[in-house]
Amino acid sequence: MSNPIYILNGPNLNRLGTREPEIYGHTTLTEVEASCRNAASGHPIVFRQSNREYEIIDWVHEAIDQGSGIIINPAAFTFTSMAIMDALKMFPGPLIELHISNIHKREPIYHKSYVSPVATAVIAGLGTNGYPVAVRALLDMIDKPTARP
Ligand code: CA2
Repeated sequence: MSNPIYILNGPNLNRLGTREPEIYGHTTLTEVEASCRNAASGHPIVFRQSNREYEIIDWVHEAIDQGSGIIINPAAFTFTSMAIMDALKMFPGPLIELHISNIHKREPIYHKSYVSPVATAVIAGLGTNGYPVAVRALLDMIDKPTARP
């Protein structure tokens, strides 16, 4: 069995689909997880969400030990957490930073990500459809590690 890909979600994303549908849509995080499993076609996935920074850091460490790739939507921690950035820096495999909204089209406080400089790729603005897109892209990078710039 191949090593799982880790899909990690930051604070408040457990409430996805319940407010600000004009920005984030109506899809819930449970539905997002199902779309990721569907896109992975049997590749094992660890899908988690936390409102606690330390928990996300512990899961990144877990992925360092046993994951083949990471997709992370750090939510508000994107703009605040050097600790998550430091943990992600240690991950040796492909890493995709994902945002449902296009953070660059929003207010300036959403423009400076701590995660982007350590990510392999960034996806933003595709709505929740960005998750299955990211899963396919990540699996492609895992299958063909040299194809990545
Ligand atoms: O667009 C994204 O995916 C974000 O990472 C979402 C974060 C925001 O701080 C980032 O700038 C961009 C906010 C997540 C809030 O969670 C929600 C809860 C309920 C409904 C919608 C979003």
